[in-house]
Amino acid sequence: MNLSLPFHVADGMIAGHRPMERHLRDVAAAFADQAAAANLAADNPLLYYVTMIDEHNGVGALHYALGVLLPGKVGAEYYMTKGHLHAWRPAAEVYIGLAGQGMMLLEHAETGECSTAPLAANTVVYVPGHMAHRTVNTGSEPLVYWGILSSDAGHDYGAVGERNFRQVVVEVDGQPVVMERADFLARLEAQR
Ligand code: PAN
Ligand code: ZN
Repeated sequence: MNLSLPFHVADGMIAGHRPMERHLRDVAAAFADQAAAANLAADNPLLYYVTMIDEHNGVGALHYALGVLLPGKVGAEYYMTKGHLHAWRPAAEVYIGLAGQGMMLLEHAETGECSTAPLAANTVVYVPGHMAHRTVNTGSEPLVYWGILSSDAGHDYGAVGERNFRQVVVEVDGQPVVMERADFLARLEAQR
């Protein structure tokens, strides 16, 4: 049993483990500006990769994952993860930022309450249970972070896939701004 694993913060790789990659087409449906997503579909750039260590299981055990979210935008919206709820809704998660600059979008599965939290080097974020969570890279370097959670948590992409998050993180005048999706879509429509 491997109790100690060397990892490289520079590229977010764990020795002996292959990350799972997510390219634009895997996440395209989540971006507000569907015309911008369609323009990038042919290139299908890599958005992020995650190495999940899920070999410890059973009551009390933990899973942990090293994520690397690359810098970039789809239209004005920053590169972001698909986002999910935990299948076991009460399962919380701790995110530890190692490099880069970004934030997390959180949205309560039942009440719909939204919040944001900065995630960057030297920042830790507590994601309470029942909160859908998505990571956003608002910087110009890769955003590298650990996520640590109960081995019983499980991942549920279905609800977020259908509803998406109510808020978006977009660049306005060179700055990241959190906005209601509906307001951003209205802006896009007005620009057409
Ligand atoms: C993280 C996420 C990671 C990738 O390890 O899985 O940031 O995001 P998606 O899973 O939404 O594509 C985590 O929250 N695990 O529970
Ligand atoms: Zn999670």
